Amino acid sequence: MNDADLEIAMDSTVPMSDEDVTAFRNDGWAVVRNVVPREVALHLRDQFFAHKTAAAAVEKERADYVDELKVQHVVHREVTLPATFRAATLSRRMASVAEQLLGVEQVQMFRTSLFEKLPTSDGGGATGLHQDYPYAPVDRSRGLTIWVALGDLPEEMGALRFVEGSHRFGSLGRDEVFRPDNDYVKHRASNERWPLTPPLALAAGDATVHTDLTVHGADPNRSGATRLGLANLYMDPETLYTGAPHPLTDGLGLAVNRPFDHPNFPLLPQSAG
Ligand SMILES: O=C(O)CCC(=O)C(=O)O
Repeated sequence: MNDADLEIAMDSTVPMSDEDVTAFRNDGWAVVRNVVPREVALHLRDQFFAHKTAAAAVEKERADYVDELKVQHVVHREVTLPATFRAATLSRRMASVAEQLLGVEQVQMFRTSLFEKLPTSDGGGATGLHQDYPYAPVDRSRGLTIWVALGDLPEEMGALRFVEGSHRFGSLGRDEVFRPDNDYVKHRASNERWPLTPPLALAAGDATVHTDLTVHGADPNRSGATRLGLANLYMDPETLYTGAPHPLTDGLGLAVNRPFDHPNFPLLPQSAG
């Protein structure tokens, strides 16, 4: 597959039924199969590994994680990823899923991250339970993440798991990464015995989608290979910037209480367009 083929493959829509949309809004998460055609997902995976070998500069984010939690994953932001990724993340296919689930005519990209989870044999660990909302400088909970499996992920590889219905719990604050001494999410999860959705097997290109308030985490990767999840956080373009510090917005000159008007936060093509 070349980049032109990728663009053609992603220039289509993913139809969802009213039942699918209602279930997502009730549960706060969903599995959506074949969001990215298999050959595209495998091409992105190959590109990532080729680029990673060629370019030694791999960004290791969250330097302020407490040390024992750095094993959760390595986060690669879009600026460090091959350009091909952009064609996929800003495609009509991705837009169509986000639009239908958010109930808007157009969505805006907030961020793309590639989560690389090493096997436990190479020191990888679990991803602790958290919500995405408490980290973003946004004035409302109108975002969702489409997390795409880049490669076949059997259950033991540690795809995301969710606390169903937890998008109704409100914002629970920063998790153990920043508050190892006082993690409210962990405290509530253990006191209230929150059940997690069962471990999932995903084929390359399948995705899970979760709202920005849905509590989620991932088991350690107990396979022998690296697990890659391409996580794209899209938002309702009506969302306003609060001015709270954030690595992706600091220094961009965004106006507080205004929409995210900057090329780093592009509007996606309308899938119906
Ligand atoms: O892939 C992971 O382990 C974490 C991903 C995550 O937390 C997210 O996409 O919101």
